[in-house]
Amino acid sequence: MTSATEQGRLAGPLSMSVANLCHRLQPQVSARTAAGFAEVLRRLGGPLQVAVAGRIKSGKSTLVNALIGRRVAPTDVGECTRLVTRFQYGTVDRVEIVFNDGHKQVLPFSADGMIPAELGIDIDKVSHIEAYLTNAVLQGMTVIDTPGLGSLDAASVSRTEELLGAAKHRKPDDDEEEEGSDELDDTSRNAVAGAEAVLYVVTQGVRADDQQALAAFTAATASREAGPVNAIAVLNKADTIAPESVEGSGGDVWKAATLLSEKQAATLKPRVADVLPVIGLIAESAESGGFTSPDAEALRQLAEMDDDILETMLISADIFTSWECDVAAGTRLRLLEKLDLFGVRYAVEVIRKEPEITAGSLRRKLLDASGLEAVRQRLSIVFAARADGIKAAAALASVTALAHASGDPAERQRVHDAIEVLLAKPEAHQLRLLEALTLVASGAVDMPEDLSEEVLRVGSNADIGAQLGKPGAPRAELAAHALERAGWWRSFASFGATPAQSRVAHVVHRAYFLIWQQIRD
Ligand SMILES: Nc1nc2c(ncn2[C@@H]2O[C@H](COP(=O)(O)OP(=O)(O)O)[C@@H](O)[C@H]2O)c(=O)[nH]1
Ligand SMILES: [Mg+2]
Repeated sequence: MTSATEQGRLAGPLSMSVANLCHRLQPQVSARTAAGFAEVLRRLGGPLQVAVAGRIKSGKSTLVNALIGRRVAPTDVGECTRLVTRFQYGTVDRVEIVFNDGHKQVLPFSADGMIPAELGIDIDKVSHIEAYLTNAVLQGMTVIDTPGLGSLDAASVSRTEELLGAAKHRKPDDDEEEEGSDELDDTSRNAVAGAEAVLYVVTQGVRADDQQALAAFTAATASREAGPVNAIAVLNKADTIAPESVEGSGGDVWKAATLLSEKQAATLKPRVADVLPVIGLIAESAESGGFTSPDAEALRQLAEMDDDILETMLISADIFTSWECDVAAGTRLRLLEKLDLFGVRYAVEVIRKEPEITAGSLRRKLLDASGLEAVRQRLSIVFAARADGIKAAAALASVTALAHASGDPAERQRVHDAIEVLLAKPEAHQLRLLEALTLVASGAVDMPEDLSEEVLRVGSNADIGAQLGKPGAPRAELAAHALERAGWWRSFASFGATPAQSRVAHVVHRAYFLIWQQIRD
């Protein structure tokens, strides 16, 4: 049975049921399947694993640094940008290279505290890199940086696809019983290696392979039809969008980015509910200590320059760095690397409005302008509050895949039966609720706005008071409200709804009913 310490780390009641299922089945399955279950159990007890995925050079590593709050992942070029790196919580900072054969080698940080961009070893022999960092953010989630899709380097692409579960779909039909043992190990490894949630990074143009990657990921982690809401997207490099290319922007970059994000959300749904604009580069500089007092000083000097001259300089990076002026060219280059032209212009505007602003407040303003806070908030709503359902669904998908790969029909049946029993339990209802949430949040099922909001509220919160929109209310009031809403949704399902709405309404009805059962006297 699940031990007390394990319970403490599990994301919630459903994860606990899945853990119990694995423990119970372990002695009844083949050694190989049991080993796979052990891996599933290990992952179930860890924080949510969030892969940052997207095309090469979309700014994934930059965003990873911003989220962790430390410039540790190499950006741009170098061998390490072609490998998967897992950033997880540790009590001491430590980086390890994990080789394909399983052995590990400690990798020293480079002088600037980053993972070295070049490893000096044969990277074809490397499986991935594990980075253990003391940063508190990682206690809540493990962040996985990926090399990216759409690169010219086939090995990087396959490493990324493997992580996202896409590689599995290239294999011959699983019903083939005659698989070699290598094939089996591969399948098992894939089944347990995939990330549980994905932060998808797109830039101005969404392409067909972006959608394919998201689809493959959803298929690999969802145990039933529609997957739970486990992907969110950001439109990165919002600063580089030419506002005149976006109708209705009124010449404003952020407005243009917001409009483009909405358009891309329509393209990417129902895989992701929302696309948030962000400027990863500015977020990274502001969050990771990259932006310093000397930078603020240099910006202050620029702000004092004649406006016409500064405007000319800000036309392009070349002009900005090559123009003759009092701020050293090297300093200007550094500003560009940290903030790019948009960030420099924005900081100058802030200083001109508020000449006495401190370097610290300027950094804060830059952070606000980067859009990172909204991404963080969404991550915590979408992922943290749903971690139990997301982790449990991913674990169930792995358990199913492991049983399937065993090639033993009796074993497969035993696992299948156990999963059916689990899915009938009350705590498994949140899987259906997450599916309903996906449908409503993405607009795949149309709902009047107040009802959509209600579904989102019930499905996105871990706390009963918050689920019912009455945080802190007395128990009796919560129980009465849950019962009232349960009744309302049942009659909406029967009388007031389209067939699609009706299916969602039944799920919401049952969610309220289960809440009521939990808190009634
Ligand atoms: N202007 C601008 N450049 C960015 C932004 N985010 C990343 N970059 C730059 O884009 C390049 C590629 O970024 P990187 O994080 O290595 O991309 P990855 O290949 O997806 O990991 C780097 O030079 C970054 O500085 C952004 O929001 N705005
Ligand atoms: Mg990268």
